[in-house]
Amino acid sequence: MPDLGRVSAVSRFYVTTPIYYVNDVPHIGHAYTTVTADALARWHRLLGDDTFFLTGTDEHGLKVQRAAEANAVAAHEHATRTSARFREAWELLDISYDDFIRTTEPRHHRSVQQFLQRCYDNGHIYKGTYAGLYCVACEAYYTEDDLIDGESCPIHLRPVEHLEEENWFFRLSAFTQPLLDWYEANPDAVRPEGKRNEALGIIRQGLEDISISRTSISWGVPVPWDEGHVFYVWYDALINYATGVGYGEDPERFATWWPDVHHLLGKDILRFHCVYWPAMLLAAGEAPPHRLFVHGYLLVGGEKMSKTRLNQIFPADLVADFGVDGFRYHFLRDTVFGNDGDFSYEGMVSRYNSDLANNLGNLLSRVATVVAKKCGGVGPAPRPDSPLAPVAAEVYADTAAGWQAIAPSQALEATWRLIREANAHLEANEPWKMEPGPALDAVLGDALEVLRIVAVLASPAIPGTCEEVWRRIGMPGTLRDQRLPAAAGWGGYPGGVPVTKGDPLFPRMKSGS
Ligand code: ME8
Repeated sequence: MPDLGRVSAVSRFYVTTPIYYVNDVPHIGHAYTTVTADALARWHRLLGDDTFFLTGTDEHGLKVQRAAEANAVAAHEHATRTSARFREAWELLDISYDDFIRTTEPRHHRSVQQFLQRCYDNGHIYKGTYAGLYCVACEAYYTEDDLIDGESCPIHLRPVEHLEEENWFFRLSAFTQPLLDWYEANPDAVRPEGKRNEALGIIRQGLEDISISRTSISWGVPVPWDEGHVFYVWYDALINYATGVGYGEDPERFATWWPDVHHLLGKDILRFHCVYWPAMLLAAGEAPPHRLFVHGYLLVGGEKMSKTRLNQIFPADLVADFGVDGFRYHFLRDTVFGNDGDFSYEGMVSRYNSDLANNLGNLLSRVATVVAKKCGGVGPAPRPDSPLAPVAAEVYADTAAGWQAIAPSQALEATWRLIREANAHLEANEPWKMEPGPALDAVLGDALEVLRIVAVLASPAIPGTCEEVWRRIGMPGTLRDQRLPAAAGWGGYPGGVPVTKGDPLFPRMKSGS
């Protein structure tokens, strides 16, 4: 079988999510990026790649300081509490991160200070005065042209504030040409294409130097060469991706993982990641990231979800109705990763019923019922020449291509084709009407083999359910020990093992329940 799905000759996969602000508790927008990163990490672990999945929380800045003041607690206390809420949400959603970074950790302070000291020593940081229009929610300055009606932030639609202070500046303007050169030499670095063009548009307009320190607040990483200044939250935050793999502490480890990283992020933070971050890395003498994948917004009623618009949906509420894997599947399958997607409860029920209850759930329950009735509960082996074998080979290739392209909806669509074909195969042969014997065994063995392969291929998306399928069809060990592509090869189901009939994997939901 062709070895699709390798990132590069080196079998390593480093994936990150943005680190989320602790002024807000996790909602389905945060979960969307995080579940996707998790599924990619799980896919690469299946491939046998040495995988590192980093997420965490962004705890400095004015926005967090003000959220803490509003709750009448110290900033660090507030950050600790909210950061814990993110960890709880990720535990609920079966997120298998390898490291959870908090920007208030000493290891991160050390890394930020070393990174920016390098930029300073290389002559890319200088002192100046900044006067500008600042959106606290974005933690960013805007020009008047960017504003809505000359006064409001284009993302948060609320008035910006006038701020004036002495700052350290990063000489971003000097990186216009190096960035253009980097984009040209790395046409796939920013995906999808439309987002790459957006970033290029920003660079081609010409870049201005940016202020990277503050004296007005103390809640941040101190500037090592100038007491009284802290780094502006974004310049501390972006460096988390370097801290996570040992920047400044373990050069060998850093060199192992960097720059072959896959950053996932929403389009709200494209400018920081696709323009500022590669420039900062160049300034520090490091290579820019291998891949930046920019996805769209999850919209609710056509609008971006946000605290200020009071339209947030929290993961636990949906998990209560759909289960963890119902939740994960929906967000991976429903929207093409990259585009905006409108979330609706009705749409979620309908996809859950069709793909999970009717297709996957039904396949397992039909097979287990007939095996119990007609084969004494012992699963027969598949045929080597089954008509489903070539379908399984195509499905593996398409599934691998989907994950490789960071297109989970495409990968799952491919995997579900095998489920649909197996259900059609059962309907054509009607094993529930057949007499026990070799003909019945052949039909059931093939269907059990499909379930085994689907359990492997769908496990990055719905890990708990797939482990359960694995157990019920009588496979030994756990799915985590499986390796692709071998585990997707036809003929791995041994036969002669006990098949368990259990409760429905995904009980059907009533529309509007
Ligand atoms: O921006 N649709 O943190 P943040 C899709 N701390 N994705 C969404 C979303 C939505 N409606 N809402 C949030 C920050 N997200 C900075 C990042 S990184 C060095 C610093 C996801 O808490 C999406 O990934 O505002 C978006 O980019 C991120 O959460 C913003 O999280």
